[in-house]
Amino acid sequence: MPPGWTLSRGIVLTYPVCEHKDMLRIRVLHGPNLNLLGTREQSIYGTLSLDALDSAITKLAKELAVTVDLRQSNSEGELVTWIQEARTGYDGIIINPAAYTHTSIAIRDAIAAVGLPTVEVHLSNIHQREEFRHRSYVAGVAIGQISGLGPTGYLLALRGLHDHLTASRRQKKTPAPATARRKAKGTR
Ligand code: CA2
Repeated sequence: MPPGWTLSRGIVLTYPVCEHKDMLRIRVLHGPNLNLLGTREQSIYGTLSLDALDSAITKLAKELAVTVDLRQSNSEGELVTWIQEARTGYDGIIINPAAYTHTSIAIRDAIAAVGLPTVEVHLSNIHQREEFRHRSYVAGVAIGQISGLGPTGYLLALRGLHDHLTASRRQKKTPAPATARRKAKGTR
C-alpha cells in the first residue's frame, strides 16, 4: 500500500513519494527471533520492538535520502534469497543474522556472491557473551561489524554504509588524474 495519512475509519489519503533515481538503496535484514524484540530477554536485547526499531531506521533513512527495504525472517533460506535478490536494485545491505551469524556458511556465501557492501549488526556485544557467539561467519565478508550498541548500532550502520557508498560513487565519477591514467595504460 502506498504511504498516506489515515483520516478516519480506514480512509487513507495517499501521497506520492518522490524517489530520485540516484537515491541509494539499502536492504536491511533481521534474522531469526528478532521479531520478538521488546517482548522477552529485555535485559539483553532491550525494550524496543522490531516495529519501533524499523521506524527509527526509516526516519534516519529519510534524513539521509536513502531508500530502505526492511525485512525479518526466521528462515535461513529466505534470508539467502533476499540477499541474492538485492544484487539487482540495491547498493548495500545491513544485516543482523542473529543466531545464523555463528552457523551459516550459506548466508556468508550469499553475501560474498552478490558482492554488495554489507554491514553486520548485533544488538548485544557478541564478543562478551558465550564462546559460541564469538565466531561470525559473516564478519569476513562484511565491510564492518557493529556489536553491543543496541538499536543505535543499526543507525550507525546506516550512516556508515551511506558514507561508504557515497564515497565510492564519487570515486567512480571522478576521472583519475592524467598520470594515473597513463600509468594504468602503460603509456608515458
Ligand atoms: O545481539 C544480537 O543482535 C544477536 O544477533 C541476537 C541473536 C543472537 O543469537 C546473536 O548471538 C546476537 C538472537 C536474537 C534473538 O532475539 C530475541 C529478541 C527478544 C527475545 C528473544 C530473542
